[in-house]
Amino acid sequence: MERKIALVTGATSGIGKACALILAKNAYHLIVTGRRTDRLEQLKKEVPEGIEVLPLTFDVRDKEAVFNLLENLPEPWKNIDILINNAGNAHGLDPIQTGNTDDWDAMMDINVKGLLYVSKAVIPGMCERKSGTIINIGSIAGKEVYPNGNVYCGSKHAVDAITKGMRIDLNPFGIKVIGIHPGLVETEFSLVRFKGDQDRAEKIYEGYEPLLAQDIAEIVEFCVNRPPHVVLADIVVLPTAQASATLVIKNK
Ligand code: NDP
Ligand code: 8X3
Repeated sequence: MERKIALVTGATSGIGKACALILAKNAYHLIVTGRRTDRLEQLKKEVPEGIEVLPLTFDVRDKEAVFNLLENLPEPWKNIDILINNAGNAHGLDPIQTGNTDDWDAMMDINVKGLLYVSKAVIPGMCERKSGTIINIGSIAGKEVYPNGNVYCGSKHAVDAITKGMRIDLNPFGIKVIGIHPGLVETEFSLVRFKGDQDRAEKIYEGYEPLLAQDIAEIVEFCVNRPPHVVLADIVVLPTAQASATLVIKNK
């Protein structure tokens, strides 16, 4: 049987982990990345029998590590069929006039530049083979802007634009490029945004039913199982209680 390989960045939690597990169920061998090695090792234990997992620990901001690891993959892992650019987060939720420049650096360096480094390491192989699927996890924050979302929204607008650019440039190679833009998904996202403040993070998901990481994974599963002539180019997915980036009906 043909060996299928998926690379998922940010597979240590939330959307990335759920995507990795659903792809494993669809018989993809997995290259999974993140900074927390213990979580990657745990993921190895959760995949169905017969699925191989190559865990790679690196920070997507570390350009040298990204290229060293991804351009020198062991032979059986070289032909990546699916790349899911998922690693990312928000850092802080402050008005622009008092925003923290370290937070700004983190969001632009991880969400935008990290996605570019990983893509740059993987795309040449896809071009050579004239096949592949790239799924970039954007956000409703890449389609709209909300109060205090300034730089996070900027980073996700950049992801949206880069995704569209990739789709145009890679079109001659038959590479599918997909943007998935979720609204509120209950993951560790808010815990990271609020720097470990559990109460504040939990409040984001109270009073309505948010999306789950599994909901996004099921969309990924649907996308990768379309026939060769079909690409779901641009998908916005919201919890039913959410009408826009700023309007969530709570305690209905
Ligand atoms: P989580 O915090 O649960 O997961 C984030 C993942 O990204 C983790 O696996 C983390 O791994 C990885 N990551 C973060 N920073 C780095 C880094 N510097 N280097 C390598 N990996 C990194 O959040 P989500 O699952 O919610 O987020 C996944 C993606 O979905 C993000 O791009 C986010 O912007 C996007 N998104 C989330 C929404 C939500 O409401 N939750 C909605 C719309 C989009 P580790 O810490 O081990 O490095
Ligand atoms: C995460 C969703 O609305 O918190 O990208 O920005 S939101």
